[in-house]
Amino acid sequence: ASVRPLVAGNWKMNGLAAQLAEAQAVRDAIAKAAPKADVMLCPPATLLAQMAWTVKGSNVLLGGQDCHAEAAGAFTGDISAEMLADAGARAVIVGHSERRALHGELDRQVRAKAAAAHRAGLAAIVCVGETAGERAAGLTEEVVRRQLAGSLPDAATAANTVVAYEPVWAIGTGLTPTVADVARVHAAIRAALTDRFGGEGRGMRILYGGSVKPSNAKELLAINDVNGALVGGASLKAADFLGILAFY
Ligand code: G2H
Repeated sequence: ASVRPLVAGNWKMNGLAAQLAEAQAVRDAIAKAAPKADVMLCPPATLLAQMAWTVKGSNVLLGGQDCHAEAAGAFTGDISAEMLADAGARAVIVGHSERRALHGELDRQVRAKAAAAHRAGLAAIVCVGETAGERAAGLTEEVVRRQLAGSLPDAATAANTVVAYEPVWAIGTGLTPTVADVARVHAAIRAALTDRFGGEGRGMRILYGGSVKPSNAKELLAINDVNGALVGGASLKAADFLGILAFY
């Protein structure tokens, strides 16, 4: 079955209003080039509503970078999935390794956030990935399987759930796993998804993330069961992001 790929840019904590020009450039370029992939930008929440105007009527989708599990309430500083949807998002990243490592997020919290995304009508982009130590100990697949089991809600479907495999040691470091490593882990993820969700699991997109850039996009995106990319640093400049998208 062919799965429509997704290339999502995760701006992380980067971007003031001037950065909207990059979103504009992406919008204009894909209107011309019409890539055979869904294209998404995940700006900081402060830019989401403005960016929704920037990409209005285009094929650029928007996503948030995190959400609270509750819809509303006394949670100072937090943002709900409903608020992201209201501001124009169609998806939200949950369980990014930076949230797991720097905010102590556990699988069960990530699962609650993914369920909140679904409740709000958003797709959840659920991140998993092993640390350097886990990798050295040969635990990569075991860790990824455990994170998937704990982080995905039972009601996940191909339409509302995307998995992003991001080896923690490859994030922002310029290091990437070998093609064979990525192929092996993505195959293991596909098997786990199909085991648990059947046909829905076969249709879920599995993105690779971690130092994806124009120079390595071709070999990474061509791998079996790599259905797109979650791009960090290289999504901040439209030229780099478009260079990755050029694969499709
Ligand atoms: C991994 C990725 C995007 P980068 O975190 O989520 O970032 O491409 O900068 O490694």
